Amino acid sequence: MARIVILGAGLGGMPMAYEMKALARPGDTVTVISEAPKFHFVPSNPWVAVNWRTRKDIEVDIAPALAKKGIESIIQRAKRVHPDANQVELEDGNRVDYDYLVIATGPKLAFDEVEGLGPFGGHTQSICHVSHAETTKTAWDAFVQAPGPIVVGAVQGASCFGPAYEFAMIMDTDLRKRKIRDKVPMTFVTSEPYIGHLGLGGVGDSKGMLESAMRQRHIKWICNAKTTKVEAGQMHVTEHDDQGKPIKDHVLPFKHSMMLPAFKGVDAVFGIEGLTNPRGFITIDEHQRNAKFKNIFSVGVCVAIPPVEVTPIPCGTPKTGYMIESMVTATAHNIRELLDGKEPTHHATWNTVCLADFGDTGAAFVALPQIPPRNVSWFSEGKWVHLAKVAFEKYFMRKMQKGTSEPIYEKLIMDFIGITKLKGKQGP
Ligand code: FAD
Ligand code: DCQ
Repeated sequence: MARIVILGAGLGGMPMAYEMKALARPGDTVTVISEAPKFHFVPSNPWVAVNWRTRKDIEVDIAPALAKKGIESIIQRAKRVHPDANQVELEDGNRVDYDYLVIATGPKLAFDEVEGLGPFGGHTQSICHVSHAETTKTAWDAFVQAPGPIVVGAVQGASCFGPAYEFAMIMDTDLRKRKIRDKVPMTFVTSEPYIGHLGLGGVGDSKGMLESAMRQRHIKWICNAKTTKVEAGQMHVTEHDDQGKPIKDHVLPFKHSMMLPAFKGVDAVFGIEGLTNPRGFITIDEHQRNAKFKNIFSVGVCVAIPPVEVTPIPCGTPKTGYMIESMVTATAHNIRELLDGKEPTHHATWNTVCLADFGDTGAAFVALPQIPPRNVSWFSEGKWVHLAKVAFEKYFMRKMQKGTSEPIYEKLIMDFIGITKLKGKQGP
């Protein structure tokens, strides 16, 4: 009988546990190691940061939810993976043996790569973790009492651009609701070569539509931007041309700022020869499997994916929910095939389908395949997206509480039809 261990209980790890348990043989064990006792629905963090959600609304207690499905959990940080010994070393020194390991740790946030960046001793806020979003919310409460300029965006090497746009639009919506938008000059600073690149080389007319949305909301932007230093109340940004040559230095004053950092791999795996790339991301083949350690798989933000294209300022490729769920399903099937003495055959589609919230409206995009030229490259804006995202949040939270075993993405289209009906009933 096999011991299957999943490291991390986020958007990748939790569905991974449920799908793996459903596909494993009766005597196999599935164990989740998580440093946090709760699962958090990360896509709702921007809403927590403006007090549209509380932390409680977007968290699920991991151990009881998993226990209902016969999945074990160890609530402790993994200190180090020891692939040669097939063990995960925990913070308390104990070691957990595995036959198969799925690494789903998400990112380490590289705030330290820009002086003064981030909420730990720096001067910018973060929405990457729900606890950061709570701190941002406290800062927001003070900010709306004495508003001033906002700088928001993503630094060089970032890959997760969607939430930066979302947060800019959500803050704009919140300020308009409060009737103080006129007191807040907003600047969007990004390493992307153009608005709407999204680390994907653009999707449909994402450039035109996002530029238009930003103009309508009076949000100025600086692209090809390298954030060189952040001080209390001001950000130093160097703008580059499309050859990557510096063209202008900006000093941007702010009273509130949120910048997405670059990501790298977590300490528990960083620097393991053959397992990770130089940034600490897990290298995998088309079956989500590591080439050197063939009983290790990986899903989610912690996997290594090359940039879609070379850009003047480095931009990574985003790993979005739908893509992650496809990695999860492929991995569960591939491990089952190994359990049956076969070779893995399942490929994740890695297609990009995403809902981005703009507060009152939103943008949906579909990129199939991820790298252009594509068969489908579709980007659309509307009020329905905001409603669909709220519906998707509820749907996903319920699934995590109930312990779904069905591949989430397979049911998605049906649920999407349900979402459309809901929207029709309620009206935009
Ligand atoms: P995570 O959800 O971060 O989960 C990793 C888990 O592993 C965490 O719980 C962490 O505590 C745990 N862990 C890490 N190291 C250890 C260790 N050593 N020991 C034990 N546990 C450990 N994608 C979309 O498709 N749509 C969106 O709207 C969207 N919004 C986003 C908004 C934000 C603010 C961010 C940051 C990302 C967003 N994404 C979105 C992208 C992506 O879907 C999320 O980043 C998602 O959370 C990634 O899932 P994951 O499982 O890889 O990592
Ligand atoms: O897992 C998802 C996720 O969580 C990270 C999201 O963020 C909220 C998503 O947006 C998934 C799977 C999605 C995609 C949800 C798509 C819903 C249907 C959209 C249909 C678009 C038109 C064809």
